[in-house]
Amino acid sequence: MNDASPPARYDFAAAEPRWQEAWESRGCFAAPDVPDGSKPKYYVLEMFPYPSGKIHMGHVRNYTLGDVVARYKRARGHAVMHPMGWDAFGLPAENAARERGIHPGKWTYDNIANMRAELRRMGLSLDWAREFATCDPEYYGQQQALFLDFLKAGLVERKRSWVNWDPVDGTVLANEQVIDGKGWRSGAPVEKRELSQWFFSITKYAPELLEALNTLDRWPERVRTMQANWIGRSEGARVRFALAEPAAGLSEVEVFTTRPDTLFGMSFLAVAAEHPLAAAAAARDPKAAAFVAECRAMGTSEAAIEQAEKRGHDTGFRVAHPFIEGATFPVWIANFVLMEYGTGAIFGCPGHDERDFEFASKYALPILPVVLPPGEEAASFALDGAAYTGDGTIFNSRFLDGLDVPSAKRRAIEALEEKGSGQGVVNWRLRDWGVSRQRYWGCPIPVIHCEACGIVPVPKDQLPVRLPDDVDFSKPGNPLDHHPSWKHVACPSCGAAARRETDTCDTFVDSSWYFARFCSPRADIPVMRDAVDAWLPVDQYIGGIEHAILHLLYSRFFTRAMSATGHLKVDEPFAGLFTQGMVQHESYKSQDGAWLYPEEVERRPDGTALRRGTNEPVTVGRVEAMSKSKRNTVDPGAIIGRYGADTARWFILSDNPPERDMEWSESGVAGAHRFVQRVYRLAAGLDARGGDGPARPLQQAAHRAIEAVTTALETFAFNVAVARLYELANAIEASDAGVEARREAVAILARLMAPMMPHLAEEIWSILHPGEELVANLPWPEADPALLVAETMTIAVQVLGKLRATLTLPVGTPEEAVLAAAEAEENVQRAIAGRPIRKRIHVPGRIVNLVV
Ligand code: ANZ
Ligand code: ZN
Repeated sequence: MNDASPPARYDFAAAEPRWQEAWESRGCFAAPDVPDGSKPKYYVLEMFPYPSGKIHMGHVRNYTLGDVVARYKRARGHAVMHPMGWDAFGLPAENAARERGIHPGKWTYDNIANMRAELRRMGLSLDWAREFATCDPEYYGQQQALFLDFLKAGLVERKRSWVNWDPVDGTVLANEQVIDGKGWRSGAPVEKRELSQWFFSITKYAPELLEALNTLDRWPERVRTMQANWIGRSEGARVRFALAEPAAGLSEVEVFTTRPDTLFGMSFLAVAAEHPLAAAAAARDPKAAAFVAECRAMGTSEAAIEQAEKRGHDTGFRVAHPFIEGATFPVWIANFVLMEYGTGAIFGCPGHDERDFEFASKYALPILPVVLPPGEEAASFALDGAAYTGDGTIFNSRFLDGLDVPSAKRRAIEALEEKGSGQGVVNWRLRDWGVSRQRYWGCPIPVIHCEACGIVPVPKDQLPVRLPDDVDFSKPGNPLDHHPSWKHVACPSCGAAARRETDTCDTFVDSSWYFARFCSPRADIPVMRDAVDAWLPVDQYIGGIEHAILHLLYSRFFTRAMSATGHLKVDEPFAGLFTQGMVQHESYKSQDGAWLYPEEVERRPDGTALRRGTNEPVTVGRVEAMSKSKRNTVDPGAIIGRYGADTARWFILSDNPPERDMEWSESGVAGAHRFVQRVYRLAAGLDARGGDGPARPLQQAAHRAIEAVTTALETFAFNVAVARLYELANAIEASDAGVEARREAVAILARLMAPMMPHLAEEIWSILHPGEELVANLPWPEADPALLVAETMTIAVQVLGKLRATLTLPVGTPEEAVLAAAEAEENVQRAIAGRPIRKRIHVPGRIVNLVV
């Protein structure tokens, strides 16, 4: 086979599956169970996909980036682990069941089969032996074991909390699923309900999760900031206000404030609608009750509350001021006070808080400034239609007068502590993580409710608690709850009739430890210690910025909880994080305003566009992130079929730095494919094209490319690596060197592009070195330092500051020889015109200036 000369055109459709088969059959990408230490380990992971049915260009970008890293690190001598799996639980599978009568399991596993085939066609260097789906009982059963360990360690709690309840779907909704106060699917007005739910105690780790962000020096700054804001540490005080008269057994209200320095500017106190004092007011006043009910219909999200008009109801209760003898203030119920933050109550200082200002203006409450901005006079200062939230000097505040804001905060806290009416505290925005979902397609929470024994963990030898297969999706609500038999079990502790927990886990739980499971994916315990100890943390994690907060924070919590329960020894799961940009495309609209797919549109050279078939004009819209709703998507499968995987990979890497958005275009892919064919011809047509020029310039170009591509790959500058390889290909084409030198340069080109275009690299290498090792198994090429140094230097020769000649001399030519050569130039002699040279200025390697 190797005797015949290679075909003139690269047949990627035949070559790509052939090389995929060769890698697979030789086990090129199998990671050792436990790396033996002879090579440094490197764990590369891309965020695993949700099996929606088809891969999209975002996946192609994500997995190509990871594959470049994996292949490069392997060539650099690392023991690499690069696994793939499926984030397979979630609502779309249940919707498919409801809408089309397909079982969620069948829908999911069919989708996985499709997407696995598509990923395989991309030629990713994955260790497929480690694959799993989170809906496999072998996975979620181990997740249940972790749940029980966390429960035992006090990291899981069952508590009552206010939730968004969709009365039509019969389920709790996440804040993001409440749109304008209505359930995102049912459209029914959402109610707030207090329910018992399962929580992971993530708040126990709040200080650590914040502190350790400082150690994540290979994470984007932006992501660390987003996490820090989410955790939200605030220093302030809790202040207790005595009620003028006790109400419903309460004698005081406690508030949280970050501004105890402004206590003398107080004009009201406000509580959340769910606060006990609001309930007390509602019990005696129908108007208060009506207001509370109204607030309850509003979503619980901070954004919803922030946007809503500030509204309130005066309860008639009054509280005493801690510092001003005899002064009392009204207690309001206000829709902008959250029950879940601080204490669910605030003191209002309209002079220095925007929301309080809006509220006080609306209800004609007093507004008294107590912070004097720099440069203002106390006697003449007045607020100008808005709260003043900046720094300044305290006034109108008795013993705090004259202090700056930080000192006044400290002084106020001291005074509160002396009087016993408050203390300095640190408050966290982070809430415990509610994981209960009233859904079928999720991991069952492994506990049993017994009348006599209370909450009884399912014994570990009875795990997994499997989902029943025969479920009825025709009724609203949780199918597990109305299944005829599933939840009826004997109590494991006393044997009496008891009830299984029918809540399943939030799917974020599934993705909070999958990276650890990949280390020992078939273990009959959650993870094998020797495997996770050797492989974790993930050295390079790659994914979208949309997961910057929740997924990453939950994974960081889970890793700590797994450490605390003896499963791991690391705290941080991801040592390096890279967030990729989006893949964008032009959008198109037909005359009647309908979105059109790119394949329905013909772009014409004059910039206009026509609809294929009908030739009616098409409006070309903005370049924006590919989305199904705008139909500006391109199917990766179609692209791979038409151009091959290498072309798709090459184009997606070439356009822009990977952290930035990139624009997919037909002309761009076509250009990438022309390059694929060009590079192939360089190798296939070698013998025909040898010249008789010197080898050295081409060798130098190749070795400079090694150096430049290596640096680019080390720093995620993959588009730069692509550009350097274009240059090397150009240099080879332009070179007049002999066949041997060209063969060597093409071989280097093939090996350098292997992380990006692995199939083409193998094809070329096999033409040049038939029967030898696969490129996938070769070490990374080393640049020869002797070929990197410049051999000549270019020197500008000036006479009286004017350029008269340029010299090309060997590097290291001694000064006398440089000057002699400069003066010998004809043009220089002419400019000197026989005059004596008074001064010779020499900047080595650059300039000679002769002064006459
Ligand atoms: C009085 C005050 C005066 C406030 C002032 C601000 C400015 P961060 O920084 O986010 O922690 N607050 C406290 N609990 C609240 C709740 N449950 N719902 C809504 N708002 C609440 O914000 C803390 C500030 O937010 C607190 O400080 C409190 O208002 C308000 F000139 O207290 B401040
Ligand atoms: Zn019992």
